[in-house]
Amino acid sequence: MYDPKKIRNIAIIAHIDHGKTTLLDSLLKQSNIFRDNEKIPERVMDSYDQERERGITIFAKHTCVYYKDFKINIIDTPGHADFSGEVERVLGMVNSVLLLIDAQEGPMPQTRFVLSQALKMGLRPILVLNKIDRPHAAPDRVLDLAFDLFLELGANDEQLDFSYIYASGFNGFAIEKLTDEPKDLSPLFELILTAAPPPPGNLELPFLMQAATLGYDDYTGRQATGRILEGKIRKGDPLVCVDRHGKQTTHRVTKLEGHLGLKKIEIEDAGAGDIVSLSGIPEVDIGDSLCAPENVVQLPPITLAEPTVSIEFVVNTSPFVGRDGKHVTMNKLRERLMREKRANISLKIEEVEGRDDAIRVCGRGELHLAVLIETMRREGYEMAISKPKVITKQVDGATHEPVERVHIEVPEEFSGTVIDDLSRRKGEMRSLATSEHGLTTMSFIVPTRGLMGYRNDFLTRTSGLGILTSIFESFVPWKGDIAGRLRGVMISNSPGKANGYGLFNLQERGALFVKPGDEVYEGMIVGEHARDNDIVVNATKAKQLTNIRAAGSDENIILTPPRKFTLEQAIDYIADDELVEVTPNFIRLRKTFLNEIDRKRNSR
Ligand SMILES: Nc1nc2c(ncn2[C@@H]2O[C@H](COP(=O)(O)OP(=O)(O)O)[C@@H](O)[C@H]2O)c(=O)[nH]1
Ligand SMILES: [Mg+2]
Repeated sequence: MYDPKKIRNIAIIAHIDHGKTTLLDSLLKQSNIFRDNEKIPERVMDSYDQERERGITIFAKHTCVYYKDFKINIIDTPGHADFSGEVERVLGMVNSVLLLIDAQEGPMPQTRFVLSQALKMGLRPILVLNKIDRPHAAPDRVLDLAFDLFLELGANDEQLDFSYIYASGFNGFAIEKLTDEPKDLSPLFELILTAAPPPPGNLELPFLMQAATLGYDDYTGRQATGRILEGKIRKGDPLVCVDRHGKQTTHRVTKLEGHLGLKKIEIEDAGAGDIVSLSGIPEVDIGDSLCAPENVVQLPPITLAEPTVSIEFVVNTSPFVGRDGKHVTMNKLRERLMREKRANISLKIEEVEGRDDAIRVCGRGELHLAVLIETMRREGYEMAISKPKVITKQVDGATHEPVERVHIEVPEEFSGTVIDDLSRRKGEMRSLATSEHGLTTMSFIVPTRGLMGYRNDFLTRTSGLGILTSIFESFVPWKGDIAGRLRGVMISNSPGKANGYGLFNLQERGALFVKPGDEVYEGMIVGEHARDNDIVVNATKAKQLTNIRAAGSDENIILTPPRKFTLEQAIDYIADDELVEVTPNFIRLRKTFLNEIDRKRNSR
């Protein structure tokens, strides 16, 4: 058991890609967690398959290292705005944060969000000016910008007097002054010991802890992880769990675990200030209070910011249902989503009034929801997904909608296009500057629904050279109509296999989404129409065979390769009367009603 004075609990927070997980690689390596010849993948804490594939952190993750005779619990956090719920949740567990800012890019939208959360929680951030090895790094200019941001976000005097250090997480060094000789990260370890306060808590008081995250152990079932606020706990100890309604249940600790490097290790006991995982309470939920029987208290609930976007998960009714996935029924979908709801509290899951074939899932953004859909796909689920909708609210009887602060960086030649695009989407420009390197930086306030469907276009229209990041800003009065997708689609009028001849005739009318041999069904979207209206087409039409014309002659036909959609792109692309059919191996676009009969049978 560790003396709380010898514990430091910190979270690493920053805008996406500012180097949190890489810095953690180096902190772990320099804490002798790994054997000398051990091969460590880059960004080792990004352990989920989707994290590795997308190159981003999605879930907050714990680790623990020892430096001198101190125990340092470290939580890596996601930097993408859609996963900001994770940041909010873990900040309650730590006593300080390392705020990383890329010394070339400077503060970005998510820097503002995570810093404002940390300041609101009363934490005193330690600023790490990271990536000082980058060619155009300007650490002291960024230090000034950071100071201004602290001021703007209302830091109190103590918080404003923040400690800072220069670093290159990738190269594994930190220096107090830019003139210092770079060596390793010990200056950062030292700063964590001196600038991060030890956790409060008295070992002699009765045990008290709040469940901040949930995990699952195959043997002991659900686990609650959190910081011990008071007292001590030992395996086998009795405790009382108080849920958000005040209901009390009595349990016994069946397993106690801490972290060491990448591993979870079983421990006999732990005390105030430490972050542990505790098993033995099968129904524990995030926010529940875990107390010693002699001192039962109910801690304030863990509340997160409201979701801004909703999507409907609909039963897959396409003719191909059940060919690819093993879970296709509404009960399966509902049971799975309810399970998700327990561990992923930044998601809200609700029934859709008057419908028994759909469930509404509300989250922080399209990526937040896409990650869940992708996870379920990989678990063998099939479903249809509706177009994301913003969640509005009534304020003084007027509809208000969410708007986002958008940060744009593009080569100067594209700035005009982007300004047009965002103005058409009800965006208001707040700042514009062009650097001596010909890079234009702009910020806008744009309705969340104005950004829907735009991220794809933005990349195409800036030839992939633009950076667009956004973060929820506030709710404002409804801004009126925003034109949706400008083009209509080509809808298949029959089931069958698409073939070269049929597609060849169609490609003059717009971009194709299917290739010869792909199976299509009536009502499936097989392409984008070059005009603004939908057209019904025949992608399976075969050429009339005559005794002169042989079957194989199709191979002379040149077809442009079909446009392939990722899950996010498909969700971004569809219109209100369309759905994305999602199965483990296929993503298809379709009309909500496959034909007139379907419309009459199901119209709501
Ligand atoms: N030049 C430079 N690149 C870095 C440094 N730290 C991280 N990176 C790169 O920045 C990208 C994002 O890093 P990552 O750790 O995933 O950022 P996170 O999103 O904040 O966790 C990766 O390509 C890293 O290799 C650094 O100190 N210097
Ligand atoms: Mg990361």
